[in-house]
Amino acid sequence: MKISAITIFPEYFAPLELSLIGKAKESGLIDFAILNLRDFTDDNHHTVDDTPYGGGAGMVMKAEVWGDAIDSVLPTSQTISDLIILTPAGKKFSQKMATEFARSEHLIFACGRYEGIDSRVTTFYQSQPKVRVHEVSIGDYVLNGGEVAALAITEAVVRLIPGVIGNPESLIEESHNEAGLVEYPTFTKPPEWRGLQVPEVLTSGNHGAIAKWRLEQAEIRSQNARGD
Ligand code: JCH
Repeated sequence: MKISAITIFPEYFAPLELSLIGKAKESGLIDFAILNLRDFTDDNHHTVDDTPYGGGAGMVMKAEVWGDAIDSVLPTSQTISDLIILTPAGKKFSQKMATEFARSEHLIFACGRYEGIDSRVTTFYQSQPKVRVHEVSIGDYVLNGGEVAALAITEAVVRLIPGVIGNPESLIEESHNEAGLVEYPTFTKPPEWRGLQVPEVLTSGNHGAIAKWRLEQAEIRSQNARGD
């Protein structure tokens, strides 16, 4: 898989060198390209933003600059690219979306700043046969730009790529429940810590009873989440 990210803050993507994602890169399973949007400007000031039509506070990122940057990462082959435009108004990112993106040949993260990107960028790439456009949010809170959202999505996607994760058993276990989430409480040694005991069933060695207990706990947790 190729992952391209376009941003005015390429330094935000330094953590990609770390840990699991860094190993996926070294193994050749994933190829990252982090592009500086300002490299696609043609004025002396490397301008990426302008005032909004219709007035209002803040600045909007220019369509011409974004168009040139995105075009530069689109393959000339028949490859389909998934263009992920981060926005607080996008579809909420989920484990289901992570599994969908994990099957992509090419992810492109468009990381805006200010008040976001000129809407015609979305409209234009929606008309391109080799591009699937996704407007995505990572949750109902406002960030200053798309970079942190792109990192979160990258981590959720990369760990699903076969051969990337260190412990494939944990992925198989996750895939057994519908949401793809670990939903039961977890414990490790010591068996007592600050007066708190590990539930006896987990040290019993009775695998049937353990599976039943974990299912019950997951049910209790999902009931609690609904109550929130
Ligand atoms: C972003 C912004 C519009 C603030 C600029 C680009 C994603 N889940 C999530 N929260 N926030 C984002 C996100 C993604 C990309 C950009 N901003 C700042 C944009 C606003 O209101 C119209 C407010 C925020």
